[in-house]
Amino acid sequence: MSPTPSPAGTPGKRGPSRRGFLIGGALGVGAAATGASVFAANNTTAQAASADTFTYPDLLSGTTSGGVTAYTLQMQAGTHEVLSGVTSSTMGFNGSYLGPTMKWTNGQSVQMNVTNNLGADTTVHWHGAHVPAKVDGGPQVAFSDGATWSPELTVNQDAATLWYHPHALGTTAEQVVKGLAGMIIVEDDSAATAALPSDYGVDDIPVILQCLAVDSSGDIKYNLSGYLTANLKFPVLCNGVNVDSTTLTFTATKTRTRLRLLNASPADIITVSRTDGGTTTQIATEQGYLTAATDVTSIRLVAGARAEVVLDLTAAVTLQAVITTGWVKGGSGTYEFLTITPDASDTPAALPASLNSIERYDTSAFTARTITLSQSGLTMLINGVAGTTMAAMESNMITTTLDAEEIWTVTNATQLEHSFHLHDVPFQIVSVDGTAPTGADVGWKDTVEVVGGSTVKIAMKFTDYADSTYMYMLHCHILKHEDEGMMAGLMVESS
Ligand SMILES: [Cu+2]
Repeated sequence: MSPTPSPAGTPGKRGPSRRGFLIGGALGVGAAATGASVFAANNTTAQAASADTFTYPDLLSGTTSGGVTAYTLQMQAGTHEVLSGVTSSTMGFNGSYLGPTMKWTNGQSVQMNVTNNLGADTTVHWHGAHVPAKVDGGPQVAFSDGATWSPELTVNQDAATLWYHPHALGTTAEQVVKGLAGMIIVEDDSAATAALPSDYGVDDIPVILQCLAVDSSGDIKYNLSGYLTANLKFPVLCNGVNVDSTTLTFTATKTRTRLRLLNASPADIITVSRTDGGTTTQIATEQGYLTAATDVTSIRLVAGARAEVVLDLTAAVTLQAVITTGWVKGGSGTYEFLTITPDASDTPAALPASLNSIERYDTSAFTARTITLSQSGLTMLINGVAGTTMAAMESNMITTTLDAEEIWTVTNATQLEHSFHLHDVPFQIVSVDGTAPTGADVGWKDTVEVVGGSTVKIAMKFTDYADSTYMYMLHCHILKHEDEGMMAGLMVESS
């Protein structure tokens, strides 16, 4: 039932129909979650969606009172078919696998009520959110089974595609690979936001891609001993649906479709492109819009990375994901995961000539800092220290001050791939091995690939939030590396 991934360069073929994914019948777009499902399909009729129909997480409704919108997330165990026809033990937010999408608006006051029913400590990090460290969801604020964490925050950033996932010490990989991940859409009042597709599930589509490691019994692996299991399979999922031998179908009722791509894999790199070799129009990187829409033939997403694209559809387009192993073992091959077929007669207006103004930092007066990613055997280090305990994180903490302007030289002293993620503020790539970025790489980032032996310079300004108790984190988003110590604290103190 679960074929071995096709070798690189060989497109995945449509296989036998996957068993029913939707639980509780056809869910209308935007419908509240019913039963154990947090998914909807683009199926507005009363008929059940076909097994190959693209599904996507429901939009989570908040409750607004006194100017604060409250969202409820239940972290719970469940089961899900990560391999077609095989039941895996999984975890999800408000369901068995993955979580609902949240829409935040710049300036909005939000209260999250997150209940832990996992039987283990956890936290939830709002990946890419510019919020105080106390509500950022790092390991310092881990909460135990049965507890509810209720951070309040004010959305304070431009439009972007963020995500949320656990971030407790030593358990992040296990909890994320078992399904604890969801998307956050931040909207703002910019002209670009007004001009771009924004009808969730209609022309604004979340695409959460994952490549996992699973044994034939469906046990999802997350650590070294698990990855050393014989005969592992590396299934590829789109919004939680296995696409190893299935191409999902989506009918676009608007000519212009916006896709929000997230690589929620624990390690592997996912490169998205059209099977016909055509271009997609990239509009955003992790932390917001590009200065202008940019035609690209492929988008390479390291673990934790996001991108937004739009497609103006005149005919069906099939998207493929090329999987590149991000760790010593991992997936590979090419998977045709989604065919979008237009059923639309509208003519969209031209995209705005300018989506955003990005002032490139003049880093000549920025404070320089060195971040070295290294390893000692199986222990992963930042600046020589393994961040596997809070004590280690404090001893190795980077301390900066509010309004500091910094340029970091991030050197990968290993031969392994790393995906460098900084909490709190967006950064700009200054150079990769001495070469200035071009194209979409000049956009705002919070996650950047650092290949083995390379050096990436990034620049950032620590605006808005000072604290002397709660740290942000900087770490590798290859989750095994994070759990194995490639993480350090960052304290932004008042100046
Ligand atoms: Cu790493």
